[in-house]
Amino acid sequence: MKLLTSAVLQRVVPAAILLATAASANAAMILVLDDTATPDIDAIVVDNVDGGIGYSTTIDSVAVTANVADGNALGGLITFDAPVGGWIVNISTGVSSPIIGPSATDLNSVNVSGPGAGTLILMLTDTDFLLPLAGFKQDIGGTTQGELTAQAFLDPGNVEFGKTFMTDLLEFGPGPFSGTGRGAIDPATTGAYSLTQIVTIKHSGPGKITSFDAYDAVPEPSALALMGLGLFGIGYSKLRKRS
Ligand SMILES: [Ca+2]
Ligand SMILES: [Ca+2]
Repeated sequence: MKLLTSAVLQRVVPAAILLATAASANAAMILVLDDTATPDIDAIVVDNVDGGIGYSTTIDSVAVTANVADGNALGGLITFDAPVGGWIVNISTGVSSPIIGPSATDLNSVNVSGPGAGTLILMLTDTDFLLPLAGFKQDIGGTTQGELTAQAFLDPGNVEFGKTFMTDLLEFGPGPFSGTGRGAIDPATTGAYSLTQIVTIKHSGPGKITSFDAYDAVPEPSALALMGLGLFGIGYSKLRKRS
């Protein structure tokens, strides 16, 4: 029992310290597009209400600065429409609180490869979500003429692009696709957290297109309560049938 308590404390205390340091410095929705064939991360877009061009953050411990203006003045919405490396068409949106929620983000994109086709990584992160945690999920659907993988992450340190907990990695080949990845979290987790989605597209040549919509959410307590009631109802009806 003593061992268990100390193990829980070891997890909770660093998270609390991270939260205290991260809450003031990092609190932005950020959309990232990166052609892996070009040096560095190509496009980093911060929601205009969160700082816009010049905003600094870290992605996988690498310091980066927002270098593309948010195309939409609404808070909670980022739009992007520009070439990225060898990808000639990239029309992408990130949607988050206060537009949708209370604890959800949506990453939507149409991408066409040019002569430099290869691998394109899209990431969307946002912080300061507060809904009680009991797990999270990523729903995705779309069409691709290449290959696509998708995964969502939740970080109880509330750090942008934090990857403490993750959903299943979803993998799709050419054609229409849809799926849901689910992620578990440590039940001891409390306080503000960040949500991040990462989608990777691979095309084998120019003129190929992929489009997708990925929705990452922590279920609302009311939905969880209904699920609980549903399970209770099933158990109750089984009991009634037995008696
Ligand atoms: Ca690059
Ligand atoms: Ca905006």
